[in-house]
Amino acid sequence: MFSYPPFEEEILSLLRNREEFVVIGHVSPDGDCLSSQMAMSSMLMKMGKTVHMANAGPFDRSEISHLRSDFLNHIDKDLKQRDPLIVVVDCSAPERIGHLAEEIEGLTTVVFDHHSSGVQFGTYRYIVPRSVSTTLIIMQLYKALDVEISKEIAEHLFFGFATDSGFFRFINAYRGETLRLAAELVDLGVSPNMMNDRMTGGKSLGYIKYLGKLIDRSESFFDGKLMLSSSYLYDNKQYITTDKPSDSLYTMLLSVQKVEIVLFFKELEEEKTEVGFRSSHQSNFNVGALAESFGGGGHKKAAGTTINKPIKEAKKLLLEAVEALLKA
Ligand SMILES: [Mn+2]
Repeated sequence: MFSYPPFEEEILSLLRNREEFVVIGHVSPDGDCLSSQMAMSSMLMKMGKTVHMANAGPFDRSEISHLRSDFLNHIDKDLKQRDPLIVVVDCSAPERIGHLAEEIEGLTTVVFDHHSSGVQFGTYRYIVPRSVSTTLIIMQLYKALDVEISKEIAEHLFFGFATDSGFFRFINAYRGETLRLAAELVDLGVSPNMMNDRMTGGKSLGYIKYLGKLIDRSESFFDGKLMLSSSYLYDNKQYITTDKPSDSLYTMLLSVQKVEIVLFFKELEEEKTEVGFRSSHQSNFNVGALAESFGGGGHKKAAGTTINKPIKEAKKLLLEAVEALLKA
């Protein structure tokens, strides 16, 4: 049975003894990232610390835009001079924190993460790839530091877990500890029913129509092994495209017969394309490694990157790379 490894004493004493902290997450923050940042900050504040949260954003998705003001966009000189301890959560590579990577250079950094790919960084690291979410790692930290988990914090911890587990759908056999941790959070007052509403509800009609368009545009390659869809700049005129259709889109495309890999290309600028990667449960295809070879990162079954090339070229490069890997 899996259990979380103990935290290094150096990490615990840094958290206990430092006074000022900056908690940082990855660019284009998702549910696990933001919940991890908030749960980590709450924990440090309960320990009497001064805490700032920072994230390079963007915060333009409607479900997170209200959080923008809670996060610093930059670590300014004054703050840096006070030598805060940097805590990075849910982030596998320094590039993933965007322009903040430069701004924290020289500061002591502790990384808490569950991604298996990426370049190791930070002064201290606690990385558990088997953890379904980073929030479940932070839950262990609450226990190790003996900080009470309130209902509100339990909701953050559950939300990150719900996001990264696809609301329990991506949990494999013999991972009962994950459900036991979730059960603890439910006993602390979390309603999975309400969390599901928070995660999946509240969408605009424009978003649903955008999702429909993306499904309509989907294409199949390599004897059905790969499906992809594309979002273009001109979609911004007709649809609400700041809300990520990814999770629903991936679920739909992965449900097609024979599909092993799903790619989603989003044209961000004329020469900048965001690419999302998923692979099916049955597939051995490692999309995390593929994303990494294009400067991104993630997990074996879910990953992402941004390529500084026009969408058409990005697609061509990825199709070639997948073809080569399928032949290998
Ligand atoms: Mn995560």
